Amino acid sequence: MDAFTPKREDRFTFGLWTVGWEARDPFGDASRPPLDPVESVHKLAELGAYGVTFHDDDLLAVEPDRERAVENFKKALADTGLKVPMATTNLFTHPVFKDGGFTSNDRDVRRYAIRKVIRNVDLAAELGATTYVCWGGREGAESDAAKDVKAALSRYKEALDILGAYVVEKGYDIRFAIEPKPNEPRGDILLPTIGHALAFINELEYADRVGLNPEVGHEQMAGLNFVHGIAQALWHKKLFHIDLNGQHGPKYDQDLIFGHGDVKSAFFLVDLLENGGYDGPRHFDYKPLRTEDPNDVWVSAAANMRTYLILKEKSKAFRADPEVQEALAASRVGELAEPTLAAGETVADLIAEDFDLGEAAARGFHFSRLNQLAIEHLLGVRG
Ligand code: GLT
Ligand code: MN
Ligand code: MN
Repeated sequence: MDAFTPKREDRFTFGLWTVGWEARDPFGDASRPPLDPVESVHKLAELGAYGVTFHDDDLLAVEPDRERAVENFKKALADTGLKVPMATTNLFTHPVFKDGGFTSNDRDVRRYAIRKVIRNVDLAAELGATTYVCWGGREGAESDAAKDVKAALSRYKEALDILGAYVVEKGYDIRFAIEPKPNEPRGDILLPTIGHALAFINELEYADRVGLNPEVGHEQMAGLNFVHGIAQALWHKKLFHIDLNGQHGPKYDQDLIFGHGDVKSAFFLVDLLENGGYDGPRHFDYKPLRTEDPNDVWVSAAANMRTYLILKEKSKAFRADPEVQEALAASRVGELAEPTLAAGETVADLIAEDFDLGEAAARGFHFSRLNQLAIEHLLGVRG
């Protein structure tokens, strides 16, 4: 036990599919045996997690009978006190979804996909989940000839409108969270980034009930700045949930342990989540490396939470450091919160203003010093 030992109130959650990943990849067979969700619940509770999340199919890992699998899962939750804040649907593994779920060219498949979601939404509501994630990994194409993208977006909207109406009619306290991803498994996935998804949500019937579940690695695969994306999602009040993990830039989806990719970005992300108004669970969507044995899985699960707590501590020390405060002021970071026009000022006042262009252009912002202070906190030589 030390300062970085997770506690329930830290609200760390894990997908059953993360620790339960058997490490099958496009080139190799599973390197670990299936994991009983009951064991995952018990182990995660022991490690200090707050909750678990699941796809409908994750519950069937070792017990093919759905009713019995659900009963076992409920008993494990009751025995450990673990919560289920979020659930989701597997619309990607079965070959029926090879051209997508909500946006398959095949209308019968689209109808089946919506039914499959509804069945698990009922279970999610029963287990107390308030967020329902929609990751459309198979919603996309490899060829521009194969998909009428405008029609696909209409069908995507139709599915979310149907689901919105369903939860309203049932009186469920559930909101939907779209998870963007640029590619993999499809060559190009619809709603590839946070920005695309935000614009799409505006067109939905139940737009208030739909937000985002952005994943660190998914934005970074597209070379985008995840911290900026999260800040914008917060600005739109659309950060309903988050998938934390690690990624080394634009390549295949690595799903590394949180902080094991771009650690500087992870530091600023934790700083933003802790101070920027996000109050949802800190959800890890990572994959234990294929090289790891069943015991290493739990070592890796613990590493996600420990890294988060270390970065949280570093963010506090960074903000409390008088030299950082001085550097922030020198860089005029706070000045950006000041409206550009003062109260009562008119555009005429703005136009009439005297301005020394040369003097303003010559002012430095001193960002290098500020960034170096962040790096030194991160490297543990300050605070
Ligand atoms: C899948 C995907 C994740 C999504 C999950 C939710 S499933 O493992 O890679 O990013 O969050 O469907
Ligand atoms: Mn994810
Ligand atoms: Mn991923």
